[in-house]
Amino acid sequence: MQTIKYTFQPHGDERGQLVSLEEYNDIPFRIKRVYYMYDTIPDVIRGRHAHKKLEQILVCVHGSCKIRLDNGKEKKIVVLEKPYEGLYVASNMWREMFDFSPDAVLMVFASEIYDEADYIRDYDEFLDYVEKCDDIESAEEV
Ligand code: T46
Repeated sequence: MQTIKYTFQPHGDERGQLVSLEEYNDIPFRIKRVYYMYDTIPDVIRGRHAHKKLEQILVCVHGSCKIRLDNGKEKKIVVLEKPYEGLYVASNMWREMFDFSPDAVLMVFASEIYDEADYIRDYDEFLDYVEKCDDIESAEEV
């Protein structure tokens, strides 16, 4: 399974570092929402869901955490620990965030506003959903 990790350009000088993120330039979609999580309990697993439409870029702007991505066929764990790296998470992808360091701040740039109807929170439902999407894609290719 291929994952896309962006390395953003830090604009560093003698005062320190600055990263600037522009929609369609650094972030490959229109940014409709930004949210971030902090003070996450180290043993906790967040996420455990997929989205039907939402695309996101995850940046651990401070500390570190791990992201488990699962497309229904394969799983991959990605470590986020650099404030200039962003992980692209497509729609139809089960995600779990875990192993947060106590100082972790995970910032998320999202292509859509918050919509509970876009969430798939049941893993079996997710597997059925991605299988149906694959069937539609294969039918369209014929
Ligand atoms: C995702 C991963 C990476 C809002 O009111 N607005 C928001 O924009 C969001 C994201 C959440 N909320 C509320 C809903 C819940 O009452 O904040 C609470 C915690 O949200 P949730 O349990 O969905 O958080 P995570 O960390 O499990 O998942 C979040 C995003 O929801 C999800 O889209 O991909 O981060």
